[in-house]
Amino acid sequence: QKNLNILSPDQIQLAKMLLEMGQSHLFNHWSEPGQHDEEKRSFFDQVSKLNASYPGGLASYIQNARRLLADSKEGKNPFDGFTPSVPSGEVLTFGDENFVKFEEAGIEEVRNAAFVLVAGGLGERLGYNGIKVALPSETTTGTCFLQHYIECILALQEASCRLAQGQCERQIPLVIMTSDDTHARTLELLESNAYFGMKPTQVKLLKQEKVACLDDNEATLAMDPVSKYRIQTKPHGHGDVHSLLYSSGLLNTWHDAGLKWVLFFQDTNGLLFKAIPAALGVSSTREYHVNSLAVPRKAKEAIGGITKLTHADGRTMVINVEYNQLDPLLRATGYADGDVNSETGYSPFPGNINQLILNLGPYIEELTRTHGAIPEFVNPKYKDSSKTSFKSSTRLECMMQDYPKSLSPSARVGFTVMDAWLAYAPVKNNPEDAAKVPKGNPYHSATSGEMAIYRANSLILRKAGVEIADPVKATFNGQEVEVWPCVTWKPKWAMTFAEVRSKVGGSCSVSQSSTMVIKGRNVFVEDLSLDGALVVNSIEDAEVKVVGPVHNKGWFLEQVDHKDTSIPEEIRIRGFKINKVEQLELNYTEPGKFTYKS
Ligand code: UGB
Repeated sequence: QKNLNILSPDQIQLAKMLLEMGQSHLFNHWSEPGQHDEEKRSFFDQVSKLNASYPGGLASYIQNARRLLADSKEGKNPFDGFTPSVPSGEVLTFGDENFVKFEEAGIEEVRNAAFVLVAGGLGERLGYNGIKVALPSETTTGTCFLQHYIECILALQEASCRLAQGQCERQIPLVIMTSDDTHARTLELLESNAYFGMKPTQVKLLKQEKVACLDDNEATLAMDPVSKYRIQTKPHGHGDVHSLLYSSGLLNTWHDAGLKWVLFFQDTNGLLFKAIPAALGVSSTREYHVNSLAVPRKAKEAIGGITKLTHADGRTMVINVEYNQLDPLLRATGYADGDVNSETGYSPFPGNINQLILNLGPYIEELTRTHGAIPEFVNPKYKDSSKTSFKSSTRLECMMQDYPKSLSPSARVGFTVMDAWLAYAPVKNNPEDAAKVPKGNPYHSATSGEMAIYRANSLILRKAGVEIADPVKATFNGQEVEVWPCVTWKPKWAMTFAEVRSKVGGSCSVSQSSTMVIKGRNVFVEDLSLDGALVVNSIEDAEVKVVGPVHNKGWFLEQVDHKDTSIPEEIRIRGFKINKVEQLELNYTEPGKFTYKS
């Protein structure tokens, strides 16, 4: 009461709401007016932010928390009444006629798409000190994830607009969801690299806010451990992306500009864009409102499983069941062994790689109804089995892939399964944890993420007719991986299999220890026999043909130890560095037609 006259009318309203919601403890220790007034006002700035950034405000947050905490205390199964079964979706095989057809359809559509990268997570499992999008996706060229993603989007934009025969000026929008943990560093990375070639107006950063922490089952808001005038906060999860997009007004702007698709993706999957054209082709051909990308999943692998859930009352939905919930759900519903591999060597439930393609029209309709609120969950760590107190404060969380949960059963929700070697190699685990991954399961480390890029590029070239030597096995940071030739190309060289095929001709071969880097759109390799390192740089208007044998000492992977702090962190977490001994480097900086023949 005594402090009322230092507060604005809005702040008084917020204080009333907190008192009505049983949060009087937040004010118990408040000092006399005239003392700590600045801190009191900044407390209300924080409350106002927490209130504005949650659909329905803080009062809703507290109500939702009480309901979910009560359910959790009771041990209520979130899938109560639902029986899981294996769903059917579009299963694609890289390079076959069907795949090529979907890729063509995807390229046609992609100029009508917007991309949304969720990059608010700090990656605690990886333990890297920087932001994850700044990590090199591979160290042959040192291209970081964000640069790679942007160059892929620009290459898709060019390829799609070419099909529109000069009728298309579209600049595909990119939204990046950041958080307080990643925002400043993401902006700095973009600004210091001229947005990696995108127009700054093409890129929009939306920062997610954290949510209030909860001390007990009554949803008592937790005080910050260091300030008596601050509420403790923690991240709310990637599901925030929907409410942020809704409140930004961008969805309507996109719709008015004629866009049809929104593609969501995560921070460290260097393969993902190899799967995008075909997956978007599936969305447009099958007219899916929601299309999730999936890969065959090893049982118990730490990625969610796409599952069909059928309720006793007849309702069905196809939805991601998170990795920690799938096994208990299966055990509770008649699958005595839980989440186990079938005779194929994989779980029958495809793995969700959290790449979602949403049809913009129905997405806007749904968000107009929900304002982007996504079903939440709470995961308190209880002190004991009475479940009355927590080891540390908790908070509500939400996941972007839970968006379909609130859709009506008539919504067209599908999924597309791709080969894992083509579509999925995230960098999530630190070297120690990766080395402990059970044999046969993917490491999801910086080591495996980089090796997967070389393997995918090698396999794509093989499928295009290039003779690629078999890989050798090597162990880096305690992880045994296949080492393929280190092949990379800029996205503008080829974004689809048909493009790759059109750029390699005759009888080409690449030895196992070779490196090939193609940095130019119009580079053609013909009857190339590569044993060593070859780097081709060329400008857009140069048409370059590389023919014949290229032999030199090449580049080598040299072991490094992840504990050796004299080596930069982004290198040592891979367990190797590239020793560049000798290469043939071809540079074409003038327009024209050129042939290199050794
Ligand atoms: N992220 C945010 O932007 N904000 C947040 O508050 C949290 C994360 P993780 P997770 O594909 O491999 C997901 O931590 O959540 C961003 C799926 O839920 O890498 O453990 C963050 O920056 C799971 O079903 O993954 O698991 C990153 O880009 C499975 O599909 C992204 O969200 C798994 O990813 C994912 O965050 C997978």
